[in-house]
Amino acid sequence: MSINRGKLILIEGLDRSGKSTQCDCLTAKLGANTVLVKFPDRTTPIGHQINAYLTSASDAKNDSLESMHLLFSANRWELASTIKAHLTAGRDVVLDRYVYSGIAYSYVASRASSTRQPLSLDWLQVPDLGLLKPDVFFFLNVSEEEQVRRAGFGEELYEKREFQRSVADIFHKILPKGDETFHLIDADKSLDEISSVIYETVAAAPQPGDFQYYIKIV
Ligand code: FDM
Ligand code: MG
Repeated sequence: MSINRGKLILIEGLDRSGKSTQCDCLTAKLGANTVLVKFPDRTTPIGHQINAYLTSASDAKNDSLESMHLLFSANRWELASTIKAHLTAGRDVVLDRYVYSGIAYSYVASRASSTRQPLSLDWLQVPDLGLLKPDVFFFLNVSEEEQVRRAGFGEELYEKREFQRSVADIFHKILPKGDETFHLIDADKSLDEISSVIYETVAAAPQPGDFQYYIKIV
């Protein structure tokens, strides 16, 4: 008898949207047979380079944006077979950020400097094509007022008001609003309300069939 494969669940959102808290909550609620994968995974050699990029104060960054974008994607690819193995073994996998963060943040970063070429959505999505497509996808939609009310941004490269505003705009342009796997969540609500909606939606989602892979993201 073959076991049912696990569900691949994605939670995306801006910084301070409560994303990591909700990922922890959902992972706990789904029980011991659940794996949480956070992107970027800063523990791998590629992840170390990403961490250095996000935390360094150097100004030469825009020159290396294409290579950084490819490294963020490579960081997903290096974990792709592990994620698939968990799902095949019947474990649910919760993803904290994935391809949409990849596209949205690089899109905005490439427009933050007037001295370089902006990157197109066509170019940005290509490295992630072929990755596993989540079975259930949540976007935590936090208002700017609520984002500001929560504790302040940290020190990292992209944690700035203007930048976050632009990332929110592009997220809303690229999210798969018509897709039945997609759920837009009002992230201004309380932690408990949000975690209940997320858990109930995952529990009610149909048992996934064959694996689906991205052939087009935006
Ligand atoms: N980020 C994250 C990217 O720029 N590209 C990506 O592919 C991913 C997964 O990294 F500013 C950005 C988003 C954020 C930063 O993420 C670190 P966390 O979730 O704040 O650690
Ligand atoms: Mg952050």
